[in-house]
Amino acid sequence: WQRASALHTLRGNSTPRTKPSHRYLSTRTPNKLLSIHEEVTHALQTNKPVVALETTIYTHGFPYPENIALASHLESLVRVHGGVPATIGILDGIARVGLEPEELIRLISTAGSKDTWKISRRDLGFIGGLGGIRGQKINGGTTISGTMILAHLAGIKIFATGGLGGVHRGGENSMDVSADLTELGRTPVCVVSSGCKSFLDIPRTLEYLETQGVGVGTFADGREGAVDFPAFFSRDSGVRSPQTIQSEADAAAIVHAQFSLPVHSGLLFANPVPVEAAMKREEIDGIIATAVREADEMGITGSKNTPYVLKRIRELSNGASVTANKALIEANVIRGTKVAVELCKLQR
Ligand code: PSU
Ligand code: MN
Repeated sequence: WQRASALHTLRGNSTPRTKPSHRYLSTRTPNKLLSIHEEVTHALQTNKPVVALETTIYTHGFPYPENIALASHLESLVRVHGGVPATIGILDGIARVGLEPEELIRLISTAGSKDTWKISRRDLGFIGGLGGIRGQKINGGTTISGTMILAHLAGIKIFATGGLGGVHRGGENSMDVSADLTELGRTPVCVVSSGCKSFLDIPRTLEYLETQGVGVGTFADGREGAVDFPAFFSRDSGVRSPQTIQSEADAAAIVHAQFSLPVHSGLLFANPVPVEAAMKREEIDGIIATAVREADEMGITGSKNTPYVLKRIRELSNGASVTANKALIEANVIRGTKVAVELCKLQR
């Protein structure tokens, strides 16, 4: 039933049902490795608000089957708020911008398999070459970095997600700095997230974003004066946000200015977790410290580190982190869609 209901909610009845091969239009230059859903292409051509969504959160973040329910729910939230969702991921080596419900379920239900990769910028050539060209059956959940690249290739400007990768604690020695940060420095897409988890080094993450030329602002939600850059589960981090954003219309104006000049680097808009879903700092900090220590002791580094820490936070909090995580990502998707709607008004 979960599968059936997900299929039902994912895409409304408005889209005519034809075979998937007929539903994809090629990109500006025909490209067999990148497939953009016709609904997305049409929305972009007619100035409708499109919101990109990533898939690493499903393949390497949320547990099954909550990940399938979440994927369906986030797409519905974009639609309810007047946008068109473009969930981005890789199936059989072909990058997809806008997935059919069946495809999204196929990708998500292979989570945990060694043939389902976590895809950031460095992996795109490998999965495209080995999967798309050589025919290996490999799929990929795209991270913020991977999703930004594909969103930009499709012409999408707004991308909503949960948590950003960052400079890991001890990153000044390990050099573990998420590719999300360099991507924000080089790809003109606006990412709406709840900041980054406090297993990362938040002050160094913000320093690095400044070096990369990334505009960072936090939604004020009626708060006066300066506000903190949020720490995912909590609204405050003890670190000031470089900029404050008062409204979605202001946010859209910033995006419009940045990409009309154009400035080619990305924007990061932080949307603090809703007050009622925030977790107590003392509660979550202890759990995060344990998870990070374990990863360290077990030598779990590189791209496996973040998924491991996320899994342990979930286990150690008895699932409480999943509830908070869902609430904040929903809020980000709604916020991102509202910004996309405002942006379309400026693009007219
Ligand atoms: N942080 C979270 N949840 C996530 C991720 C990060 O709180 O799901 C995922 C995102 O896809 C992000 C990626 O882009 O992990 C970053 O991985 P890394 O730290 O290996 O760069
Ligand atoms: Mn890393």
